[in-house]
Amino acid sequence: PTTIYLKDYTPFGFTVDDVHLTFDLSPNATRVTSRITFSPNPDAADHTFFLHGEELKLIRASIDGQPVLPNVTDKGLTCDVPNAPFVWEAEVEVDPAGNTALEGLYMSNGMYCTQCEAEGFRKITYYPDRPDVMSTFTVRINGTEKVMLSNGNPTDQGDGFAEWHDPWPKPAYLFALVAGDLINHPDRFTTKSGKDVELNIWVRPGDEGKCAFGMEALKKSMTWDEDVYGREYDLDVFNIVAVDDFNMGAMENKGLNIFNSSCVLASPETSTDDNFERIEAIIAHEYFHNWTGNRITCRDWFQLCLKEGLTVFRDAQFTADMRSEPVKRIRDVIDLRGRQFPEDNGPLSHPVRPESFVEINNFYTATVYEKGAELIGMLKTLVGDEAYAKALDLYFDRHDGDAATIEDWLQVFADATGRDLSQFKRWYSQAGTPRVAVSEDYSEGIYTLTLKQSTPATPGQDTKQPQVIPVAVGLLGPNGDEVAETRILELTEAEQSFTFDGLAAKPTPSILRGFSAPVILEHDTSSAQRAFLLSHDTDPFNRWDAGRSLARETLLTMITDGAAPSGAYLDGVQAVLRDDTLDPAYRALMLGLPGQSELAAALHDGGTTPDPQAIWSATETLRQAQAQHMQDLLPRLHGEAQVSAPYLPDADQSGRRALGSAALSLITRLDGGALAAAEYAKADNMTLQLSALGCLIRAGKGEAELQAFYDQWKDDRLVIDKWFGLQVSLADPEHTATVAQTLTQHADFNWKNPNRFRAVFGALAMNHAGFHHASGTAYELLAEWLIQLDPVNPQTTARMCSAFQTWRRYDEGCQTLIGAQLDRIAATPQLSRDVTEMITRIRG
Ligand code: HT7
Ligand code: ZN
Repeated sequence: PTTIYLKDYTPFGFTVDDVHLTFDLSPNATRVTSRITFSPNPDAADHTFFLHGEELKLIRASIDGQPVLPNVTDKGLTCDVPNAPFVWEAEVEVDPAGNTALEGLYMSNGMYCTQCEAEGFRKITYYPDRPDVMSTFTVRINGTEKVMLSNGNPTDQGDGFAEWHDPWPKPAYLFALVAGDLINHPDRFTTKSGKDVELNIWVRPGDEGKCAFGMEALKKSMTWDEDVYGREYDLDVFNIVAVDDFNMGAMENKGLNIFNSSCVLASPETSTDDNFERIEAIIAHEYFHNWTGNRITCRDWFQLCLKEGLTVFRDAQFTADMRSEPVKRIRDVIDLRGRQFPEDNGPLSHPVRPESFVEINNFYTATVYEKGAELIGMLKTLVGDEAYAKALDLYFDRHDGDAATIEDWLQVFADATGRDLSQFKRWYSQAGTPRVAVSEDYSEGIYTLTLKQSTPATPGQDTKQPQVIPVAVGLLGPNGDEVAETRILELTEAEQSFTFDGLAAKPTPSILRGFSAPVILEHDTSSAQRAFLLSHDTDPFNRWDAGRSLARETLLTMITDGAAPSGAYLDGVQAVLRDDTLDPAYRALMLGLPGQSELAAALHDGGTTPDPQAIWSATETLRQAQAQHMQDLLPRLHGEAQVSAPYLPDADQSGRRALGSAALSLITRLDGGALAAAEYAKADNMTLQLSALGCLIRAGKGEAELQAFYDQWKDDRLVIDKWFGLQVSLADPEHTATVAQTLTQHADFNWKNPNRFRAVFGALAMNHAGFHHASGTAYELLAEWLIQLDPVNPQTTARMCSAFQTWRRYDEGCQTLIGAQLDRIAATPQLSRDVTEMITRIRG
């Protein structure tokens, strides 16, 4: 397969002035006619006329009305063209019903839909399918479908046709078309400048009762983007469509966002509080792309973090504003440590702006998205809120309508703030998670903090340069009072010392407040010091993190030395949980333990080979100890969930249910499931129903409830995804693979549907001890299904290969077993380019 390099970027030889597309819809033979005006691009050196095109049947082509016979390959076509503006016309045939890869034009439940990012438009017609080629689009859809949508504004519609015009120049990856028997949930929004916008969420008949929450989230997002970033919507219509077969969460096509139905449909009976929060965030994310991604797009796919990192950062700000800032930050850091750190510290490690790829779909990663968002957060911390706002205004002014780069982005900050950002730029090009080692000194009222940074080698990058790391630090005095407010230390050297003077006694530092940089802090402190921070830190993130690191430390000593659970941890957490003045959502997070995979990483980092079964046992023992230690408190915490007001998925009620559910899970360890069974019987929303069911399954009970749950929800595909996933994620390690294997035989296991496939196999990979069971049966089962899925849907298959990315951490036995499965996948005939690249990188 061909590797594409950032350094090889050259502009396309032609500009596209205007695109007209006509679709004659038919499930197996849709005709797409394109009429495109090209002009030679004065900025380009190479004027070869190459149009991408894959899996297309070319019916005819012409230039300025004269038939031509282009030179066609399986990647596209070339043709001799005039050295002046010309009109290209082509007619192609595609097979939407036969398109199982869910890229290009395909069908889901009888409905036509498209997915063009990153390179799917080339499966619709011949085109320069690259993000730096931008054009206006006019689309006519001929078909018998009730609803036929495309980007932009509707211009005409009648019996058997609909026409759309998008006045905003856009790259082809933002093109979309939807046609089917759909029902809308309508609303309206008036922008700050008085523009009236029609809003619609389009769904399959039967789902119309699940749109109200998404619509409210959309309106909140529109208001927030006006208030916080000064960004208004720019078309007459904003359409969202829910689709059941979708490779990712959602897609920001201009004026026509397409959503995985799991990321937009919601009701209290069928969705959990977490689902609601995620839906709100994804709707916001896709909407925010209208400015950060669509109006200003990426020059090439290496610049993906330009739109994704910024948009994730913006959606996190939105969620923090709508809900709770510390809770959002803690959840994001749990996610970053759980998904991005393993990526950054394993064979798939790559810079936030990668320098090469084989298949761009493999680079929609936690590094590009979540670490990319952390970089924006660090920039904001470094320049300050006001300068950040000024830089963003300049970015929108200067680059509206552009296909921009990270250089453009950083230049805006340099110009707006006068800051030299050349060292900051290393964050975009150096892979790996920096380690920051801390040492302290105190004498005669002066406290000195010495910070030492280093980043381990990553594939293709043996040595690293120091990065600029904003380290937010506050100091606490011996009685717990804050003696130095949060200060941002700018660590720019490999080693640097910072002093704080005028201190009456040696302080306790609270370092990396708010998780001010995506690094691993190495600070050798006593349990007493962590417990002190857990009870006194004024920074809510670090207070939580002190509890987390106490939990990590006790688990690690339980695993390596067979130690008993630490009293300092149990007492410290209990004290926080007793404090009713604290937000219940925050207290629920305090009850959480580090993930088993995170513990495996910590052991590996410390030079010990992790044993997944031992990690699982220690986690179970600590949970049991928590339950016993807090048994008097648990009924009160559980009572928090008893909300008498009508169900609302807001921060307040969700936080109370989260705390109540966490308490229920501990109570189940003491009462064997009596309370959980009662709670299941009376649950009137999915959050409580699922949490009670989870408690019962974990306790080895709940067979009857599991069946009842299935019977109750068998017609709701999104709830049945939960039913599949829960059984695998909560199976004990001895039975995880068998449970997953049995579920694959279930009549409802529609493996070609990505949500269903992920429900089973995503849960299998996440069940750490079950997946890494010494028998190797889980590895084998996953490999078998990946091999089966690859010819059908390479994109989803490739993403799921990352389950194997941490394989080098484990003992020789596991490595041999995983190695054999990687070899087996690699040896599969006609393996996709997507999976070939992933397996090659994982094998190293
Ligand atoms: N920009 C989108 C990323 C994307 C995608 C979405 C759905 C299916 C396939 C996809 N390939 C890439 C989603 C986003 O980040 O907002
Ligand atoms: Zn995005």
